[in-house]
Amino acid sequence: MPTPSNVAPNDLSAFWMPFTANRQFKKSPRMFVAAKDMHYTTSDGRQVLDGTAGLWCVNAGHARPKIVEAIARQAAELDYAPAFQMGHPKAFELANRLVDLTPQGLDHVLFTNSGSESVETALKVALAYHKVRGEGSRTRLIGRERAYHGVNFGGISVGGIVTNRKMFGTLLTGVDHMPHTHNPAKNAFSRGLPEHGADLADELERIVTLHDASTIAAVIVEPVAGSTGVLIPPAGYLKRLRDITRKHGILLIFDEVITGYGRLGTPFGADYFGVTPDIMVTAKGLTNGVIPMGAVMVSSEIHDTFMQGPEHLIEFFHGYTYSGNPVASAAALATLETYKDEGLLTRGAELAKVWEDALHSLKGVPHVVDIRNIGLVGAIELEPIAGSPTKRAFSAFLKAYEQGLLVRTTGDIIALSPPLIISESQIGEIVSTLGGILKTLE
Ligand code: PXG
Repeated sequence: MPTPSNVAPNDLSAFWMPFTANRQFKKSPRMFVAAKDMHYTTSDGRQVLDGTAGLWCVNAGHARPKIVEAIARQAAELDYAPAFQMGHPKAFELANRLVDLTPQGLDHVLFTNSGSESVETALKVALAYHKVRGEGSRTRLIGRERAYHGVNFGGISVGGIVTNRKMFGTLLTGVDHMPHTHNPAKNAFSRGLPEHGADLADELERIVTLHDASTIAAVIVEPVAGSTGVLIPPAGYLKRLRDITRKHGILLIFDEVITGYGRLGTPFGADYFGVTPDIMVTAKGLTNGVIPMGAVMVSSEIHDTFMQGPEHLIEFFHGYTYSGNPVASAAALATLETYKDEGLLTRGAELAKVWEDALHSLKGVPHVVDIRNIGLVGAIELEPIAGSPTKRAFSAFLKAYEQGLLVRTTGDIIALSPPLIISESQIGEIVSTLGGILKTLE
């Protein structure tokens, strides 16, 4: 339980917080000290409903018993085993479970410790794959405007969020970007997939014509772009990307860090859209956010291409000290078991209509210029205050926190992605709290 000594640190200056307005935060800190199921407890003893599954990761809700127990047990039994040239059973067991869960054809798994590392791993696999099979001229990587692929150099290079790129020099060379798919003029207030914009996939053909397919290694996209403010792909768009990449021998990488593990009401976005990539990037919901871990699934064709040459040689010069860490593996196995026991990887589909109707009931509320939804993801886009972009949504975030609701904002967009255990009445609570706040905002 929280005690006065752990809820009131008297110096907040040493910790330079990530993606946070540090000075604003430290003047008026918002501290969580405990969490259970759908709620956090704040340092001043209030309950806050988790409207975002932490940062899109606590898909099974907080402090779930199987996961808590598995971590404790594993830490006592085998806390660490060297990741290189040594193994331990749970990492292999987890890889097998993941291969069973992922779409057919994705049969091998590389472990990482975050979404950002999963992205770097996927990009490196793609480049090395072409090199090993004798097409080393395929070095270009194609991303998309507004994309978020983590914060490491490869990820920000293929990413398309300007604030995350502009401070960091020239990034990777040989990268190009497709246009984003956001088109509020045509698609505002779409329910589910927007109707207009599948033809934006044809921009990839233009890029291929410009650079020639023989220079392009891979295309990476988020099936649903999350971090940039929930951009849902137009109907037919991802299928078209798959057709074009296949036609030109370009690998398709789905960054499923957000869409993976039930967020859309299917195990993965690939299942939702009926499109199987060559490489799938995951993290977050893999361990329910409790322990850092990511997993990258690749096709047999890719994996098998590396498995040649003398058997004592390392096939792929990449990996991390904590790849497949025993405690993380135990947490992931218990997370997958919890998802299975409670049907959570498809629960989003059962709730999707209730979620959609609840969110779209905010149409017509002051400042709301668009509402978007898919699975258990939602976004409410606000008209920015003239001359002060982001301020209106940030005020909504602060007021929601005061009123016992956690939401995320990016720009002037409020993003919602609750744990998959949410009840219908809690969906109602999210929407009525937000509706009330929007009416009072400047
Ligand atoms: N790819 C995607 C698609 C992501 O959404 C990452 C990679 C990087 O994962 P790591 O584990 O390195 O952070 C992400 C992360 C938000 C938010 O509020 C989104 C993310 C992280 C933090 C906040 O939208 N996405």
